[in-house]
Amino acid sequence: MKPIDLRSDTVTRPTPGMRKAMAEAEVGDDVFGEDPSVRRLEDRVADLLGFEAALFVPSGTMGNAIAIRVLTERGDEVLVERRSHVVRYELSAMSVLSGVMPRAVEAPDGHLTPAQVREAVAPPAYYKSDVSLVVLENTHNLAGGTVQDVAETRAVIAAARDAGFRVHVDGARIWNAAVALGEPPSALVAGADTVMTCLSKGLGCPVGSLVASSRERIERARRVRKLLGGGMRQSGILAAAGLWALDEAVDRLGEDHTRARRLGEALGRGRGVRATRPQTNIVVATLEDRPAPEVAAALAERGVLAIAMDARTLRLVTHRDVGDSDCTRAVEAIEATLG
Ligand code: TLP
Repeated sequence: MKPIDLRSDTVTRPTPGMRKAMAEAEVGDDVFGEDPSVRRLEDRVADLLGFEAALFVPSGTMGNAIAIRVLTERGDEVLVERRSHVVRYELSAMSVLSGVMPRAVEAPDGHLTPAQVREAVAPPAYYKSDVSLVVLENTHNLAGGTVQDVAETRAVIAAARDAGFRVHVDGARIWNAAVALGEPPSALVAGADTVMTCLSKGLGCPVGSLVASSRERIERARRVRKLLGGGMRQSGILAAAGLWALDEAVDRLGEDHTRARRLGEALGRGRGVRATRPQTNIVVATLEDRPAPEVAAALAERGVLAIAMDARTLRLVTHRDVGDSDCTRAVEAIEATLG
């Protein structure tokens, strides 16, 4: 039987409808600014996020790197949550590519608070490094797909503004947050300087992320994208998948959230397991008795693929290619493996 792949929502394959949209895409050379499908996608995402402009980039990692590069000067510090993707999974890109250092603090659900932002403010002195940027992550991946709601987001962005800090939102899964809250995505990023969002996670596209910001910053971002080798040519083929997904794939994200809750409950019943109560499509389980790689291997033997994020942490992610019956099979495998 085909394994049930819960390693990530990045594993989805394009649906027939998406492939048709890609095959029929009108394209041009986007480095010359001549791809109409890319233009349409960028305008659409800018509009959905409430910004003047957006830029199509190959990956979320590159989108975050471009935003951080545009918003900082070498030697700055960046206030981030300790487990955020930019800290844990981007090969120190902010230091390598922008010459800035993370100032990582812990927030229980992954979401920085206004108080943590205010604590980063210090009296000016020429001999110390200063925070110039705050990076938020919504939903927060490693904290278990946790959502920062509109009021909390507004408060933390307002605190950053008062402190004179810029704000970037890693909104790889902002669509999941928006659906979970029943809010438009623009409400979750209002007041930020830049937002990165992904098409290749829950929306199920094969490739692609966008950075949204002011027109002026997006023109600078375009140069940084080229510098990093991210200028693409007939990328309208990929943009067409994104346009299709924004019409067809956002509303269904709620189904993934319901299935993640079922998995979270099953994990939570396991011996020596502390599982998050999923607000969106990610379940993170802390294993007290057994190493996570061993449990991942035992689940794989029962046809369920999960990821060991570190020695004690197991992650399961629901997505379009996991239906109710797959979820039932996964629950049975979890029960058989964890007792
Ligand atoms: N996350 C991947 C892995 O890298 C962990 C996943 O499977 O979840 N921001 C956030 C919050 C992300 O979760 C990811 C991908 C990215 C940025 C980077 O996106 P890509 O993979 O397109 O570079």
